[in-house]
Amino acid sequence: MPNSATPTHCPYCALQCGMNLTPAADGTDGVVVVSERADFPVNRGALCGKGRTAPAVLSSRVRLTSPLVRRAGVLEPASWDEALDRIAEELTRTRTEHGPDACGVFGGGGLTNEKAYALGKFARIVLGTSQIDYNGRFCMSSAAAAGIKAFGLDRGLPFPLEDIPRTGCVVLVGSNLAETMPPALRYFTELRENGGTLVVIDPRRTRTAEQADLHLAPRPGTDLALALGLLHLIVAEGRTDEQYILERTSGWEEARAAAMAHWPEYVERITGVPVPQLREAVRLFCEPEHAMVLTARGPEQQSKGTDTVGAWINLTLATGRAGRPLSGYGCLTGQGNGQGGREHGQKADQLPGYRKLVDPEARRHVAEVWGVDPDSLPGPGRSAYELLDALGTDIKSLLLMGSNPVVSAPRAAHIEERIRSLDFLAVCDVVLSETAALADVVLPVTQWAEETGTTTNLEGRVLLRRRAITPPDGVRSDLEVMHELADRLGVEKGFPTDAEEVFEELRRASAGGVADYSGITYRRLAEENGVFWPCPAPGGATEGAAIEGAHPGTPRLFLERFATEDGRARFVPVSHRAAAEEPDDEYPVLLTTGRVVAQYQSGAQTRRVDELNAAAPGPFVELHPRLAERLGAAEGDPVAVVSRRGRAVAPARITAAIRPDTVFMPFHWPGEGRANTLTNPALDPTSRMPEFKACAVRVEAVGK
Ligand SMILES: Nc1nc2c(c(=O)[nH]1)N[C@H]1C(S)=C(S)[C@@H](COP(=O)(O)OP(=O)(O)OC[C@H]3O[C@@H](n4cnc5c(=O)[nH]c(N)nc54)[C@H](O)[C@@H]3O)O[C@H]1N2
Ligand SMILES: Nc1nc2c(c(=O)[nH]1)N[C@H]1C(S)=C(S)[C@@H](COP(=O)(O)OP(=O)(O)OC[C@H]3O[C@@H](n4cnc5c(=O)[nH]c(N)nc54)[C@H](O)[C@@H]3O)O[C@H]1N2
Ligand code: SF4
Ligand SMILES: [Mo]
Repeated sequence: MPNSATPTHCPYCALQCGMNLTPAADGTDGVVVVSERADFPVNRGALCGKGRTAPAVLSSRVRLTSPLVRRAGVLEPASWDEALDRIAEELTRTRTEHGPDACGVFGGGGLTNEKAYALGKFARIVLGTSQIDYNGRFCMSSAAAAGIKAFGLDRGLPFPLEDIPRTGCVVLVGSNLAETMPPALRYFTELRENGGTLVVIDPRRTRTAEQADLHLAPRPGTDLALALGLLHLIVAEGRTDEQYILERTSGWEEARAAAMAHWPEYVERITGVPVPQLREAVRLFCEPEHAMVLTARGPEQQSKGTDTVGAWINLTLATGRAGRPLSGYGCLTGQGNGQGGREHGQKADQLPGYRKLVDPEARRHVAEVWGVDPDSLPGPGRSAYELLDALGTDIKSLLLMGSNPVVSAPRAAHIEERIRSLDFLAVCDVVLSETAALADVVLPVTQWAEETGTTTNLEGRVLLRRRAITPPDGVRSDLEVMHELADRLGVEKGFPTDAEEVFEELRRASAGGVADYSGITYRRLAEENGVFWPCPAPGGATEGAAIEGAHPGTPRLFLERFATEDGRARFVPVSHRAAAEEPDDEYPVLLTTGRVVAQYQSGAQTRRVDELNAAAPGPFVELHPRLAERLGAAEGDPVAVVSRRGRAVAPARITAAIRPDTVFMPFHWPGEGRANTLTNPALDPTSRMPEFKACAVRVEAVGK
């Protein structure tokens, strides 16, 4: 590998910041210099601390460099052949003894498009199992479901981030992007410099809320009522866009009637947000010509997340904001490939190109690309939580790639127990995560900087992540793992190890689908610095299609019509309902959970970086001074948070920035302070998203 700078992208979040990587001149193990890559428009060189320090995880001091096999109860180094043979044997045994659906596969939204595509194909044609899903189910599935209902298509943002500074108002619902996507904050600062306004809706006065012109702090789990109350006021104040409603939407009467049942005073009682603040939000949102609503995990990770996002979309439809320039609804997707990872088949009900597994035409098309009989493709499987909950009972063996559910799944102690009860667990990871530590076989894989692949960022922009350094001896890529396993399980062709070769097949498999990548090639991605889907190939996906005459890609969706059959956006009539678990005498406080700037997800990667650990060393319980006083807890004192699922202990962090009826815990740590010991796996009926953002707890002082 040359010692020159390679332009590539961050391994972590959905912003997919551009960066340059240069290996150390002397080739020192894992030492890579990160430098500014100003040509990539999304972050223009800016990086957060996680991106800047990401190379630390490349070091063999913290990562795995040998396969591990459990012998007499202990994980020990083994050869690749032994490890792969063992996995193939165990999966075969499970299939023979219990049938193909006893083999489960669990993927991740951090996997590249190529890996996600290959994993979905591996499950369906090598294992023949319907039991595959992935951690994106825990992430943006409610927004995806609501987007499909309303617009006929789910792409997180239907416009590029560069539109934000030029709109008039952004309502940011349950996003703490100052901590979760720091370089994106610039777009909102520019919005305000240009005279636009920012409304933030969050039960906590976060770093993001501090930037807002107006901050509404509802009780967790009440965003649906809040959105309905705002729509009620919009109607009452005559601020709807009747012409637009008539021409571009359907279903208004029912949605309007539902909203009119949500009086502002009633909404104030449910949400705790005073009516004058509701009116002020309506004024800020409706007065400018253009406005946007953006949601993130706050309103989405609820057992009514789909309806909640639907209610926020209704607001943009009633005021004529969706599918118009500089206006609209968008979801801020979270993981590095949270967008692409949900399009190409690692989801339980899905085939590549965002096709549906139950659609006979989709099955025919994809089966043809895969060279198999459409009837041999299994049907839809279980959603992520339901799959994890079935481990050890219906599902006997699991192949896990790109997730750490021991830390990140709801009701984690139960899920950990389910994982322990498996006959066989194989994990591909770069580090020995808490979940990998329970495996029978662990395969050490290459990472972002060591391999080429594509990701699709939160804007729907498909990007080329280039290999910048040589991986250490002993590791192999996820694609090589699938190739080797397929081979051992009797499928010799169809699992190439070269990412571009996989992408070429993905292009064909996605051609004609919703997420059509057929006009995108590696060459285009390199030359154009990213291409927005849908990007169909004019004459179908021919190998390495020429750039000339190519489809330009689609940065902005819905400007002429929505992706529904009649081209109209659909209002969804929704009504408020309570969280699955409301406070009572025994559990009088609401727990909500989320992130801090210096740790990423289950922390498997970022907890191995000294600088990040120094900034965010461990879990904590954020609570209001009044609650702390009642407990007699001082700053830093350990407090116990107890829910119907279990008990977690972490130091108190006392702040008036949170509602007195609510406590907050970040979920990045295992052990005693694991937030997910407490969370409620109540699922949204449509998206099957668990309720990470609201459950009833009791808070106790410890050791006094
Ligand atoms: N530093 C860091 N950055 C990340 C990640 C990370 O782990 N660490 N993960 C990435 C991923 S995968 C994702 S999905 C994104 C997530 O990005 P965000 O959605 O911004 O992250 P969260 O902290 O989960 O939740 C956002 C806010 O929702 C608020 N909230 C809690 N309950 C409610 C509620 O009921 N209603 C409303 N309106 N708000 C509520 C919380 O107080 C929190 O401030 O971040 C991405 N970026
Ligand atoms: N309480 C609570 N829980 C939550 C949330 C919340 O807000 N509150 N948020 C949920 C959300 S939005 C998400 S996205 C999930 C995320 O939670 P997880 O699914 O646990 O996500 P990560 O910690 O990113 O786990 C990714 C794992 O894959 C490994 N890895 C990284 N790159 C690769 C690769 O290329 N190949 C392979 N094989 N492995 C790789 C990493 O080392 C890590 O062990 O957590 C969910 N859990
Ligand atoms: S904001 Fe996200 S993509 Fe950008 S450097 Fe930080 S973690 Fe990486
Ligand atoms: Mo996420």
